[in-house]
Amino acid sequence: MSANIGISASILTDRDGMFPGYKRCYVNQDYIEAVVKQGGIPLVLPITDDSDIIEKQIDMLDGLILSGGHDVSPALYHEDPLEKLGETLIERDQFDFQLIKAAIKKNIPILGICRGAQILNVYFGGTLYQDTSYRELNTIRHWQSYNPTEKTHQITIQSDTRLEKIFNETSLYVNSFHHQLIHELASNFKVNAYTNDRSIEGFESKGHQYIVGIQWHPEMLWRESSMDVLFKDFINQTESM
Ligand SMILES: [Mn+2]
Repeated sequence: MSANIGISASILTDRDGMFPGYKRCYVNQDYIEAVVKQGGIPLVLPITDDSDIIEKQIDMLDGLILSGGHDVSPALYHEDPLEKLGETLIERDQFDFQLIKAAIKKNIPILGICRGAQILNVYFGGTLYQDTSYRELNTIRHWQSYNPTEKTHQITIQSDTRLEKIFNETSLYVNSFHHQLIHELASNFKVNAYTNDRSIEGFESKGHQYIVGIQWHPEMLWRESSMDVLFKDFINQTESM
């Protein structure tokens, strides 16, 4: 059996091209390659506000990947926007919320990457730092702004977590392209990875359903083998259901 893996899409607005203001549905190709490499069938999930369609999108899936991108609108965790907030897209937040809701109802595995992890945390009642500089503690650079495949910071994987079983390592180096961080983690999650500044770099469900959120970008590393185990575990889980 092959697993149908949905990848949440974003909207790219044409700024300097032929049709200024024109909107395009997109996901980065690396998500697709990462799923294909492990034998999954990638399906791009375009943003819609029609909840019946969203339920039908999820009905076709065995697993859901929430992709990276926009900042999550802070209104969703009851904060006003601060100066260093990046670009938000409320239609995307609302779409992702409905995807999560339907995926939980169907009990399919969810893997949240970067923004995908952040929106999972917010959906379940957690909060974010709108920028790393708003964190009270000294914070390392999480926005490396160059080479997507270069692994720039270390993470420490917590014991007795799914992530530990997946990697069978206590620490790893990963890439980092986020300027927001998890602040308060939703109560149904536990931390599975910290960076050396004690930022939350990953979390997972305490409960039965497979929900894993990570801040780094494993899909950008698909050409090498270091993240194969992560996508393999996610896709194996969809096939065992
Ligand atoms: Mn990071």
